[in-house]
Amino acid sequence: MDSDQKATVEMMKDSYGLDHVLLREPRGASARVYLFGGQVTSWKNERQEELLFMSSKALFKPPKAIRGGIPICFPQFGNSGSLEQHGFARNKFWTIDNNPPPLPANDYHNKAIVDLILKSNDDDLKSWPYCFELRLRVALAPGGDLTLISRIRNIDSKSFTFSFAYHTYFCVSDISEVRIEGLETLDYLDNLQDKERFTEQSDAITFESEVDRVYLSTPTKIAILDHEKKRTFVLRKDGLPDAVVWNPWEKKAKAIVDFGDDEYKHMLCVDGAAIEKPITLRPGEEWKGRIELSAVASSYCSGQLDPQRVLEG
Ligand code: TA6
Repeated sequence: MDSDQKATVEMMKDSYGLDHVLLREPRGASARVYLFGGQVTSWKNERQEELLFMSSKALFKPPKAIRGGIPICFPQFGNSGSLEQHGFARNKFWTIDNNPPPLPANDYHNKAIVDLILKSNDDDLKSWPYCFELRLRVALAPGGDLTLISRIRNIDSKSFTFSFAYHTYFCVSDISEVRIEGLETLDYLDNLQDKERFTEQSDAITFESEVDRVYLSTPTKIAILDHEKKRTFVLRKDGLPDAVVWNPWEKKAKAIVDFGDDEYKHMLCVDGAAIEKPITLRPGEEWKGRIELSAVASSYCSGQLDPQRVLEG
C-alpha cells in the first residue's frame, strides 16, 4: 500500500475457520484481531516484521486460549477462586460491536480500527454471576503504532470487582539481550515466591532465569530494549497501574504444552494490568483501560541510547 491510500479493515477466515479482522495502514504495517478471545495475534511493522510472539505450538482450537499475541485477561488475572486462569474473556467468541463508542475524528484520522464486544451470557453467569459489557477497540495508526482500549460496563443491578491485563507477548531476538527500563526502584509481587513483595534493586530488568512478577504503581511508559535487533518497544498505558513481567525460561517452557521448548528465548510478556487493586464498578459505571504500543529503532549499544529519553519522549 502506498502512503496516499486509505487504511483498510478486512474480515477474514483462517485455515481453522476462525474469523478475524486484518487491519492495514497505508505504509504497510498491519495487525490481526481474532473474534475468538478478542485477541490480537499479529502486529507487523512497515517491513512486515512480526513484533508479537506467537508460539509455533499455539492451538487455534477454542476454547483453549491462543498462546501468543495479546490475550485479554478478564475478569481476573491469575487463578484464584472458581474462575479459570486469567478469566474467561480470552476463551470466548466476541462479536463486532455495532454500537461502538464515538470516534473523535482527530483521534482516529486514517487509522485502521475494529470494535469488538463481549457480553455476559448465561454460561458466564454460572461462573461469574455479574452482567457486563466488555468492549475492545483496536486501532492501527499510520506508521504502525497499535492502540487497544477496553471498556468494561456494569449492566447488572449489583456491584462487581475484577482484575484485568493485556497479556502482551513481545517478540524479541534473544531474551538474554533484552532489558526493561522504567520499573527500577518499584515494588513487585513475585509469583515465584508466593507473591511476596520485594523492591526492584537493579537499574534495569535483565533476564537470566524465569521471571514472573507484578510490578506495582508503575509509570505510564515502559521501554523494552532488544539489543540485538536495535529495537525498543515502548508501552504506554492508562488506567493500568501495574505491569506483569513474565518469561518462563527453559524448565517452565518445556512444561507448557502449547509452547516450544526453546521459544522462551524469543518472547517476553510485559502486560499493562490492574491487579494489586482490583476495580469495583457499581451498576451503570464503566472502566477504561488503554495500552499504546510502538516499536522504535534504538541504537542502544552499551549505553549509547538514553532509555530515559525514550521514556520521556
Ligand atoms: O504472570 C504471568 C502468568 O500468570 C504466568 O504465571 C504464566 O502462567 C503465564 O501467565 C501464562 O499463563 P497462561 O494461562 O496463558 O498459560
